[in-house]
Amino acid sequence: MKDMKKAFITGITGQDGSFLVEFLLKKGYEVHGMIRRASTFNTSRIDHIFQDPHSINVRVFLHYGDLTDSGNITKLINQIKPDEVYHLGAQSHVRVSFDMPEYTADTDGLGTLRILEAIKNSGLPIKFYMASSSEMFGSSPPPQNEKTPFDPRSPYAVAKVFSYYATRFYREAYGIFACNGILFNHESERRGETFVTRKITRSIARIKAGLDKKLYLGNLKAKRDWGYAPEFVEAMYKILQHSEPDDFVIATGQMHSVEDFLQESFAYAGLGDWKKYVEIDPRYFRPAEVEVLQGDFSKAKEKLGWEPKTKFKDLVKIMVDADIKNLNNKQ
Ligand code: NAP
Ligand code: F7E
Repeated sequence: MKDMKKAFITGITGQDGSFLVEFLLKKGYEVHGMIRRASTFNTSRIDHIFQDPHSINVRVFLHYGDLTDSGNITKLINQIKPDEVYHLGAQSHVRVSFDMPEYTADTDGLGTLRILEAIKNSGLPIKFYMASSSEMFGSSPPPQNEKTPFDPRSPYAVAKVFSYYATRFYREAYGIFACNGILFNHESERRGETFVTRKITRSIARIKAGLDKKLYLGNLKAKRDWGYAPEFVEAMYKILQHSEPDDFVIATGQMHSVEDFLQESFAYAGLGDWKKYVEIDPRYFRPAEVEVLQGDFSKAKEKLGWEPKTKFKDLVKIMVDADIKNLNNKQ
């Protein structure tokens, strides 16, 4: 259909990609997504919106690809001719980036450059969203906003800083509508199971069901600004609809420690004192830690009319309830 806007999402199978595709379909978009070939199915987060390409009025299309393959990226940009690219694909685990620094730099750093080059060389007026991260602020003191200096503390953060500046550079040098969303931690019932919030809520469900006795964690003192992912993908869309390309911090402004999350979630699940269940395992400590993140989202509020709605306690409830329900359904 001629007037339908086309979006291309890298990372469509991830937490954010899955919420974003739902959001863009509701807005009337045709959505294309890059998926990786894997020996097992990796599309569980988007299976509910999959459309058989043989049926009529299909609006979701999946393409095999990889961020390390520039030929493939160039081909996809030229074939799809999207109006908007949402670049969410990444090796997104900070702890893993210390084990795989080169792969992380290739995927999270050079991967962005490959897409920007493909957009530039296509000559098409494609808008570009870069999934930048609060991790880039590292040990810069909170609250962090668009003017706070970066101080990356992991290979992941170093690669994201590269992508942040590549995005700005392509905007300034080539006039591409390229924007950074600097998103603080955002979680949901679809969060990857090895990130700390989901690891905790999944473990609570297993402890309640009698399947596990203990939960092993690392640094409990770290503080994060945790929001709810579906609200954050709406901000991505708003950033690309703004009158001019720009960079925005997206956050809740509220900060809690991992201990606070444990306290709130174990109490809500009726398990009482979390200290009875949690053990410290040094393997989950990082060679360098980001201790405190708290975002100042006033620019996004003023210019995009965006603000978060879900509070910390409600996020905890959503995640605990979903993991208990998931496990009950499997049993
Ligand atoms: P996620 O759940 O880990 O999803 C990452 C996505 O990237 C998945 O679809 C994954 O595919 C894909 N991917 C990984 N390596 C790839 C490669 N080499 N080629 C192509 N695709 C690849 O991450 P998320 O939480 O949705 O986050 C989305 C983006 O926002 C990421 O760039 C992340 O770094 C960034 N970010 C996230 C947060 C947060 O709190 N969630 C905050 C700030 C920034 P598979 O499904 O096949 O693994
Ligand atoms: O860790 C501590 C850990 O892995 C949060 C990614 O989406 O957000 C995410 O990165 C904190 C850290 O998220 C465990 O040391 C303690 O201080 O859930 P996380 P992250 O590192 O903040 C940013 C914004 C992104 O951009 C990333 O893509 O929790 N922690 N014990 C633990 N963390 C994990 N994963 N596992 C533990 O056992």
